[in-house]
Amino acid sequence: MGIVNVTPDSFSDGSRRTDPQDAIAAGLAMAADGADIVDVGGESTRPGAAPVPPGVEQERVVPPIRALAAAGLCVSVDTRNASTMAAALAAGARIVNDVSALAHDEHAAGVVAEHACPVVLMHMRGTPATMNAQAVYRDVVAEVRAELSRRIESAVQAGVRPEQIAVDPGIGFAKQAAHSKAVLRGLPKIVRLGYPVLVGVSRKSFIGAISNEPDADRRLGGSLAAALFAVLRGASILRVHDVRETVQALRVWQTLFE
Ligand code: HH2
Repeated sequence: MGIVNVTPDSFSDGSRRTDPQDAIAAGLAMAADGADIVDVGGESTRPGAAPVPPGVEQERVVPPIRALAAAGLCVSVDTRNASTMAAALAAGARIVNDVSALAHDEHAAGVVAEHACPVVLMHMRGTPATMNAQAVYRDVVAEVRAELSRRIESAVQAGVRPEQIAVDPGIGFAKQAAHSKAVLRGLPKIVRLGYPVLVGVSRKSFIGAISNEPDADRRLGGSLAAALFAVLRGASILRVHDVRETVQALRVWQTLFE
């Protein structure tokens, strides 16, 4: 899954694409480089980020989603807002990726259920503005697993089909670096929930903490190492900024394992 951030304020400067033509070109290039899914988002969810009104979010994401879907790409929309999910699905998006696991907007589960589309339920606590204060765990893997389990139950109760659900432990969301490391090590326990697991480690701050690299755009090596580790621990979808490099790393790594 390649990341297309149509935002002025994403945590990685190099991933910000405010011009729709730029976003479309980036998505097409990621598909050519081997991305199976292109994830288009119009709201930064970095720690402390201010929420973006859904109308503004839709102005950002709908044009690139329409163009990328028309070009035949499998597009997901990265949003917490039901109206943006509906607008993106109408424009040709096929997957909903919600960092709040359908908890932020009371209408979100209904939209996903009605469209019977695949959905990514990601773990976090609070909102991007408040989540850092809630990064307190006794057993982070067990708590993330239990909280994801509750989000799955609530989605299914609202009519979301279990076979359309993927889960994500939410690396860096309401998690300190030590929590993100523990979650990656404990990923098999999340895999045992029985749903495909998506992992987003790309350029995240725990990589900066491990490698002493404050610049998010200089964390490619660490991102590749963490991505391969996540696959080894059972991840089936990787959400990444650097598609070409990740595909190459995966190909070589998998070939050597064969
Ligand atoms: N991470 C980000 C955004 N959306 N979705 C899922 N499922 N998993 C993730 O780990 C995830 C996500 C944050 O990364 P990015 O989009 O690059 O930054 P920003 O939110 O600042 O735009």
